Amino acid sequence: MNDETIVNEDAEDDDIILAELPDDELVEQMHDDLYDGMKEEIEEGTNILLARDWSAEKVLNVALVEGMRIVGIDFRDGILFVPEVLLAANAMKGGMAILRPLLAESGVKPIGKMVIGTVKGDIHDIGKNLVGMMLEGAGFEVFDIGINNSVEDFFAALKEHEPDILGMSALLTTTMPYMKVVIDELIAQGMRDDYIVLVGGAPLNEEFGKAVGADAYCRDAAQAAEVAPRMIKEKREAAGNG
Ligand code: B1M
Repeated sequence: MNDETIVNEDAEDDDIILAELPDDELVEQMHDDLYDGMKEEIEEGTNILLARDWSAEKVLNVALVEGMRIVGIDFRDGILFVPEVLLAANAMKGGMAILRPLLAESGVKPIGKMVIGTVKGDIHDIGKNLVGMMLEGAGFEVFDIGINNSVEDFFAALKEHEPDILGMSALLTTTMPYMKVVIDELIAQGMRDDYIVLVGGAPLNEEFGKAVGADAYCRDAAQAAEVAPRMIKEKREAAGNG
């Protein structure tokens, strides 16, 4: 490929006017833009789809989460590396920031409180952020304590916020066992029954959730938003004050 071709290709890219693309091509372009870490374009595409009456949830799943899935495949296969994936994550967060208030605007009075964080040694936060956003949308007050949380961090947050639910996220096979460390400490301190413990993250499954002693494993944010209110209701009913 000579220099002239590169210049021409760049010029072609510059010529794409997102607002003029039909939905399917726009979504495809957003997947490419997410892959290339182009935050402004992702923000623009997100706004265009919303203006075309797409629901926030549809934009999230079809344009953003699916784009990140593609990034994940090439990261796994050694085609993309950490710096590129960081840019993609940053672009994704640009789109999520626009969707956040829309997902949260349920108008329902808080039905419960949740503390959520990514466990020690793990800095992945996109999925956790999504869960927090969806739970806010489901009417929860969410206290997000960020990434790389030790047992002490989780306990400090539980003490401060007195939530109904503790949510833990892990994206690495090396960090997911830490969930058990936190739950074991809850048991050791006689506090296990004070909280509903939900766990999630790409490498987990139902069996793992049971093995570490969580109340439920949530496959994705939508499931978390369905499981959390149900479990709170069940717990309150069992206590005779539902
Ligand atoms: Co990382 N990374 N990464 N990474 N990264 C994965 C997880 C990996 C699967 C990529 C791969 O190889 N295919 C792989 C893990 C392999 C393994 O453990 N078996 C991996 C690796 C190896 C690493 C590093 C070790 C790479 C390195 O340094 N060599 C390193 C680790 C750093 C660390 O944590 N200590 C690393 C770093 C990074 C970045 C910093 C570059 C970046 C994170 C940026 C950020 O989060 N701010 C990154 C990213 C982006 C990914 C992938 C590509 C995408 C993750 C993501 O955001 N997905 C990921 C590949 C993949 O998962 N396909 C990968 C989108 C998100 C919406 O989905 O997070 O699954 P997810 O969340 C879902 C559900 O899982 C669930 O709901 C969410 C929404 O529906 N869920 C919950 C999640 N948490 C929940 C909590 C709940 C309930 C549901 O609580 C109630």
